[in-house]
Amino acid sequence: MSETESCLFCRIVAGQIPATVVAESVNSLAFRDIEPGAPTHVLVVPRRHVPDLAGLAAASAAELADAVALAAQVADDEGLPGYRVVANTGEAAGQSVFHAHLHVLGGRSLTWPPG
Ligand code: DGP
Repeated sequence: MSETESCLFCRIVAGQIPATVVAESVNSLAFRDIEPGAPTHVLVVPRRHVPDLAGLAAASAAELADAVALAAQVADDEGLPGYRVVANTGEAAGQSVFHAHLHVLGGRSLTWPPG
């Protein structure tokens, strides 16, 4: 099985696994997190398979910018007065899906530093 065939987010991008899609662009897809940690918790993923955000930056600065712009669009669409964009990178930081993604979190008070 190829890397993309076994990748959960590649399969969501391909429409093989259902997800609640809230926005999309040519290069990125935004869908609701299955385990929301806030009233708004959306994942923005590049359509391209790369393991993490640094991998996306190395592959394509334009696609990285596209993902960030889609995250901002989601926050605007959701009417969030403020929001947080998080990219857990590496198992030690809590990354569990090794396809780059941005968490867009909002709709409640967000404390700092995060846990
Ligand atoms: P991270 O732990 O930073 O790699 O984030 C992965 C997120 O993916 C986590 O918050 C839960 C979410 N997730 C895992 N499986 C699924 C799924 O099948 N569908 C959706 N929509 N989200 C998922």
